[in-house]
Amino acid sequence: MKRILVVGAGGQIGTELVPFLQKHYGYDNIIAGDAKDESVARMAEQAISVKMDALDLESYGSLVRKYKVDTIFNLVALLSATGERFPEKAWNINMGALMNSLTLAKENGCALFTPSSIGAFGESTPHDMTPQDTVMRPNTIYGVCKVTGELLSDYYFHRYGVDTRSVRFPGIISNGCLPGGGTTDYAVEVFYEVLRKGRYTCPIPKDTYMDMLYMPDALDAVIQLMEADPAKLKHRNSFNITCMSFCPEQLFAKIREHLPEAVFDYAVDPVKAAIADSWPDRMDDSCARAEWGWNPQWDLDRMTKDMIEKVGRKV
Ligand code: AKB
Repeated sequence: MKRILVVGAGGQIGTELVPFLQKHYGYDNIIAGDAKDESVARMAEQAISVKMDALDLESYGSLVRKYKVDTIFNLVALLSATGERFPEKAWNINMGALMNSLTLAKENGCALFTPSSIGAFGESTPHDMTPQDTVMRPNTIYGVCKVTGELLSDYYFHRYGVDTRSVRFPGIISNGCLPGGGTTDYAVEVFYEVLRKGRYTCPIPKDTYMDMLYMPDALDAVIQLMEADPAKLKHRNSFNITCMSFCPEQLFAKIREHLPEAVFDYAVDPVKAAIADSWPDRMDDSCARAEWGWNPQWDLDRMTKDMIEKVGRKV
């Protein structure tokens, strides 16, 4: 990777991925693209930032050529809960950005990273230690897009030799930019709410387990996978990765160890609850460990302490 375009750079992952890539590959080699004016203005303070529409093949292609891009990170997506409110829009945005990224990667010889998700799985998937290769019949439009994206990305690799790679991200917990529209968002929101107001009302049932990842591990995963020796990759799109699995009750008990006065209650959102229930409780990430050395460093204890410190400084 020498010249990288991050598409959809203003979101939760892009906000932290761009400075991380700058550290590894140099400031001048990272281009941060986003469709929203306010994101482009915010990013301009710390990166080469461009306003772009990933759904417009021609202008997206001009950027790839202008900056001589050799690697694209396509982070454009409506997340799972928003997707259920606007299914057609979710399909058009998520698949439109992916198809254009695949087309441009093919035409310009770029490597392409597009995140998949635990959302690619569904009710009929084994929920405990969900295998790398298993039943994938998601119940959400977000999941349908993710499974289609995995298949298309593998197709472009086998058919055209495009270097496509991907991980199935669990919920990502971070303190740079809030996620929006996801089912796992509660695990980030709770820190901001308890530190601001001393209480949090959770939309996910107290005993529903989902996989989670702390952002530093998510960033390491992206670079490790993209730098991995292709000869060692038996899979490409996409790898299970996880570093913790918990339910709201367990996270809140951990937060209470630091903030004993915090109050938690529940107002379950039926859409989010159904989505969370259809996803794995805990994935098996042994293929990622074996094929490219995935080795997460953060657990629930350390993550909670770090989030309370970092979010505490912001609120
Ligand atoms: C969501 O909740 O929709 C995302 C995801 C797990 O892909 N955070």
